[in-house]
Amino acid sequence: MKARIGFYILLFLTFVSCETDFAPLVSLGLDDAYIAPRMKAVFLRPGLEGEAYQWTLTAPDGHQSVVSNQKDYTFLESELGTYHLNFKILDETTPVNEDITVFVVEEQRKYSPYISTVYEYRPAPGQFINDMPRYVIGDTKESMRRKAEESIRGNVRRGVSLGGFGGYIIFGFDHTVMNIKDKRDFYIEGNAFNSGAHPGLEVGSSESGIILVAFDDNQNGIPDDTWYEIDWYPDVTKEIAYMDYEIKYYRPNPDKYPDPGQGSISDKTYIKWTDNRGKEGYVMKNVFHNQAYYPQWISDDEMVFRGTRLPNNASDVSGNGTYYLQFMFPRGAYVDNYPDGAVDSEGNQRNHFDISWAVGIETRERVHLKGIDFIKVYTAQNQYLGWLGETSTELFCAEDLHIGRQ
Ligand SMILES: [Ca+2]
Ligand SMILES: [Ca+2]
Ligand SMILES: [Ca+2]
Repeated sequence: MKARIGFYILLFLTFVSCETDFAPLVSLGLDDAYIAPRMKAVFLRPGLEGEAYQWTLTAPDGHQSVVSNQKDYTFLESELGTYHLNFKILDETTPVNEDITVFVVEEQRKYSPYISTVYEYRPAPGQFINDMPRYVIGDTKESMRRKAEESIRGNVRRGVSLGGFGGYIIFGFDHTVMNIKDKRDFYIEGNAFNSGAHPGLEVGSSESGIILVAFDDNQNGIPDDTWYEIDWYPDVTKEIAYMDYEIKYYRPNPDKYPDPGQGSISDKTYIKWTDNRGKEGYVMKNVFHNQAYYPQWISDDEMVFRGTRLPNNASDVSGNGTYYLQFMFPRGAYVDNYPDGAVDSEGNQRNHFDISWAVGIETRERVHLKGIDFIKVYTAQNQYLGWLGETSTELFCAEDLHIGRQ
């Protein structure tokens, strides 16, 4: 501790002396030195412009590389130590050559590897909606957000249901989740399971949710930045998925007379939906779940969701709607696709995801992200399976794999 106090005093003196020595550089808008906790971005936004720019970074181990040729640079590192940055404006009239030191220090309050905040919870209609988490009269969008947060933050693992296609949740951690090279970066737990009757086959309950990620580019702490889709095998996705799928759900009339269907279906025309492919259908009601299925805190009479829709994965093995098996997507990096602990042919955990798999939602091209602040998960199938109800992604927990459990 003593050593650290000494270090800060030294730093303070450095700042004081720098202020006097380099006063004319104030218009550049950059300091000579910064202290940043690990996994927190430092936004370097020079106030001067020129023809071309160059940022060179020297890491604590001495490795030097040109890290950007843009005017602005976002410094974000996870390893502790002293980093030296050099910023050049390559311009004949106003050349700039500025050295900046960034001290990456340990965070003051130890980071949690788990979810700290739920930013938004907007499920689509479904049999577990208003129940997981539970809605009570008077609940609002904000109180339901808080209930969702209480259900999946930390190591609570109570879980939330996202309902039918498009229903989503947005959450984050108390730091930026780093994209470590050649490593998977985060884990998300769903409730998929293997069918005990079919050992060796990847079938059972599998209700895939697509993962979107974003970095807080504008540093306002809210997820209003560009989203990227986690897509492990973009070529496969292009082949099997429906891009730009849009669905609209209609609030049922509370006085609607139930229209019983086969077996356990208590209302087969319960909540109508239409999509942008000219199809329509219903989220049916079953006798196992008698509460309202349309999110009761939502005042809109219609809910619209858009995204990538995965194909149906169920097979009615009974032939009469009593026994379904869902096939897991072997090339899919989805939430609730594989059971917890499942591994692929290379021994990697199926529910561990790599930020390097991010693609542009429109372009479907890979992008490089240093880290992410926000994760959004939405149900990616529009499938109805008799007494099992609609296919809906459930989410119980998420974890940054680079922090370590406490
Ligand atoms: Ca990675
Ligand atoms: Ca933002
Ligand atoms: Ca599930």
